[in-house]
Amino acid sequence: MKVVKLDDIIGSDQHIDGGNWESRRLILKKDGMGYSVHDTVIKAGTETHIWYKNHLESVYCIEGEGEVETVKDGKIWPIKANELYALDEHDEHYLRANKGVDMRMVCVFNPAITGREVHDEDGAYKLVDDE
Ligand code: 9YT
Repeated sequence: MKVVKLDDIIGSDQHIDGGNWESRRLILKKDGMGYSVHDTVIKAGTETHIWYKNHLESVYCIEGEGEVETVKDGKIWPIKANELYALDEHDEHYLRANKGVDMRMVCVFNPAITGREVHDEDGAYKLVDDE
């Protein structure tokens, strides 16, 4: 088994600055678990367009408050600490963090992120196929 410490990930090549967010990628495809696990900070007062066409993602909010707007129906889903949203239909959405306090999210991706992905123009991660 292994133990992964956030302190060791911070500042490493598994710490990605996405502009509106910072993702500390704890478990990646290389770890062979079949999913990836990220500790992501969504900066207060930001809006990010996201559309993971190639991945399913569960997002568990452990700090802060904000909302998700699903594009297909304009529905607003308020999200605060201790609440999880699951993008079970590859939902195109806007993620907004309220002003004043960052949101901290534990994100799980299936299939696993390799660690190299950045959002493309659609807010998606391309599938990195290194097999
Ligand atoms: C909640 C969300 O998807 N934020 C974007 C960053 C992503 N979680 C990542 O790359 O870790």
